[in-house]
Amino acid sequence: MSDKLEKIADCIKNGDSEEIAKLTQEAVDEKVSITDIMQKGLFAGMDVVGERFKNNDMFIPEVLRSAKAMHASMDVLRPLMTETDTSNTRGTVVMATVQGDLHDIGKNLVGMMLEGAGFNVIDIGIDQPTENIIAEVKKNKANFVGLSALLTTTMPKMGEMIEALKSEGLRDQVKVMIGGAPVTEDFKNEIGADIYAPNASIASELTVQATKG
Ligand code: B1M
Repeated sequence: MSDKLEKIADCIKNGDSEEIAKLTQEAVDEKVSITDIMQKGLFAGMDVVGERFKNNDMFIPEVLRSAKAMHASMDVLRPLMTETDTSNTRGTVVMATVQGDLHDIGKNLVGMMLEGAGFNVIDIGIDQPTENIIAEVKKNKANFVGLSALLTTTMPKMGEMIEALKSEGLRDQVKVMIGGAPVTEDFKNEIGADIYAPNASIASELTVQATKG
């Protein structure tokens, strides 16, 4: 089993989308848990990619191939993560990656988990200006906004969002969840967001908790 997960991690490192889809399906058929596939396969591979990227041992085109491989595996996992049909009764979440930021893998995972937990997830994508997010919140009468940022330079957009919700008179209606590699609990407190989640399963747990009071 761990051999298969290692191969999945290798596919992330090598950006092999075809092989990873096949291996992910095999792992699912062999009843390997989704958590193990993600943690020991996908994230383990992406950690190495992140290190190599930082050290200039990997460059953007290769990292994009790794991201594509991640998505190919997630395409196999998505139906399994969202099969709990609770008719989206828990509320509506507008999800976005903040302006200036193109990273979307973590956001997509969080969205998948939230859908699986019964939320109606409206994912408006990457590089989203605050005003777009506000417009979607209004249009969909959202209960939550989920913001992802992977760059220290784009994190301040999250604080800008809180201020915009206040000035639009929407702050009491909408809970704001933030996440992404550089984001922390301290940063959440600093900007006055409601939820910080370090990963997708905690994001889903905390959002469900937040609906209960
Ligand atoms: Co970028 N990049 N990147 N990159 N990239 C990082 C983030 C970096 C840490 C790499 C490094 O130097 N080690 C670094 C940021 C440094 C910093 O600011 N501190 C970096 C940089 C510098 C850049 C560029 C500036 C590089 C350049 O152009 N010179 C550039 C910026 C582009 C832009 O956004 N404007 C850039 C570009 C890219 C690619 C486009 C090539 C590609 C993104 C492709 C895509 O997303 N479709 C990419 C990638 C893939 C990465 C790394 C290698 C991997 C990110 C990832 O997908 N991780 C990353 C290194 C790293 O993070 N270690 C890196 C896997 C994913 C599952 O984890 O997104 O953390 P993550 O999500 C987790 C949690 O954080 C949490 O849950 C998720 C799953 O459990 N979470 C949330 C995330 N969002 C959440 C929201 C929530 C709750 C939880 O609530 C709403």
